[in-house]
Amino acid sequence: MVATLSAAAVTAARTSGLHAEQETLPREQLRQLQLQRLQQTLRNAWDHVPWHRRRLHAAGLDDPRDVDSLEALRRLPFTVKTDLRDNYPFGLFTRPTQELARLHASSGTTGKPTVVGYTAQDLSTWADLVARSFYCAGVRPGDLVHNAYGYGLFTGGLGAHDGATRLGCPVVPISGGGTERQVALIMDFQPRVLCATPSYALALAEVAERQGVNLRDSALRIGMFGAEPWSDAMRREIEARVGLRAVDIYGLSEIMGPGVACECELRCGLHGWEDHFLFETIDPDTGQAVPEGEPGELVITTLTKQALPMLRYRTRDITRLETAPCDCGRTHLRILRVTGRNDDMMIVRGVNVFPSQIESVLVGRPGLSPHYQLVLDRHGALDSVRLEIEAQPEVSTADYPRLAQEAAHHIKSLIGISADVQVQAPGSVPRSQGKAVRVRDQRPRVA
Ligand code: DLL
Repeated sequence: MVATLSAAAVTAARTSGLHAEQETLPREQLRQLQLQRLQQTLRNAWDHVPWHRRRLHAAGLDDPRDVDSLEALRRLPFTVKTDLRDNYPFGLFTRPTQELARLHASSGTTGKPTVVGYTAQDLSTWADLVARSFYCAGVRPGDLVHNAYGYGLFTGGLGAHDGATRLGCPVVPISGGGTERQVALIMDFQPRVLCATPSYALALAEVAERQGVNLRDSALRIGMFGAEPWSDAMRREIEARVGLRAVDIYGLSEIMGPGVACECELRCGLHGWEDHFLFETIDPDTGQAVPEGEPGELVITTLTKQALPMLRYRTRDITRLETAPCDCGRTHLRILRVTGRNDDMMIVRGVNVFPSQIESVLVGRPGLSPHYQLVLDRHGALDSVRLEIEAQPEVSTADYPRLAQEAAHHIKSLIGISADVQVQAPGSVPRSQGKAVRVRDQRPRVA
């Protein structure tokens, strides 16, 4: 657990959730609601998407009603990102585009983008869930929101915008980039809430410091940070430099966008909104369920999405689920911090490593800055990893080799891999305007 709140604050959180009734439903009732909504979702997919019907049929279903318990969900096939690409652009939509209200897309690193669609009702549900997430994190109607998530096809900008508006918060729709101007506007407008990727929040702090501005003197009190993996060490760093409470918000475009899950004021896991989604964790190699509390790949089924229902979508995100009640009074399960994506997992001489593990070992260490990249390379048959990390501005270059040696020692003893660490001058690692690029893979491509 990251922080404890006063008894009064906990009582307030317990009694005044934005959707208090839905957020505190006894788990048995929640499960009944999930089953009913799962059946509607299956009917929607079966009736309107031939691809889903074919696959459900192949899995032995003669009718969506055959799924008569939540356990029966496990009979259904998984959906993966390439299924969306293979049905590009609209093959998995239940409606013609004339009946939709908006499209978003994520670029991805290879090939076609992944396109997602929303009905007006879907957009309204999404705004509700982001509003619920913001409220759960401590944002209140009337709070001015500086929204530095990118506007456009990325779901971060408009998703956070609509949710903040739904909660009754005025929004500064600044989007990403133009960091100097963002700092000036934060000091002039005095927003209480900052929405950004954690790496961009740090970039803002850094530019502010260079301009002689201390963001701790601003009105910022709550940061709604997500869209990329980040460590608790990074959280402490941002909180110290920006002077706010950093809250973790999770989501993905295939499922909706931001607001699938969010930390409450107690920050001991992200409440996954179970009246709208079904969460499972599986062993990524076998596809079998892992026991609660054990790490596994997060799999999500949507329960209320109209335009693009998703059945057992494999997120590639590695996390753990906890259904034990939270002290805030919400009954919805908690998704523990997403430590990384399967895709970002590096296997260095047989050891599985996520960039966030390296981040948590190094960020906050004296002399080192939180700006880093990992470079994967191959020498002969062996993969190697190089860590490029910046020194703090006040550190003399004469100290770089010693810092590098110490960092390599910590990585070896705490994570078990040998990394070639290069401590570099401030400003040498590219800054993000959105999602940070943590890994540069320079290994030769296998044809
Ligand atoms: O990143 C949606 C979002 C916007 C979430 C703003 C939160 C805030 P995509 O671009 O589709 O959607 O990327 C989704 O980003 O599968 C995770 O790997 C990663 N991710 C998102 N939130 C978190 C988080 C948006 N809080 C992918 N912690 C997901 C760790 C996160 N990873």
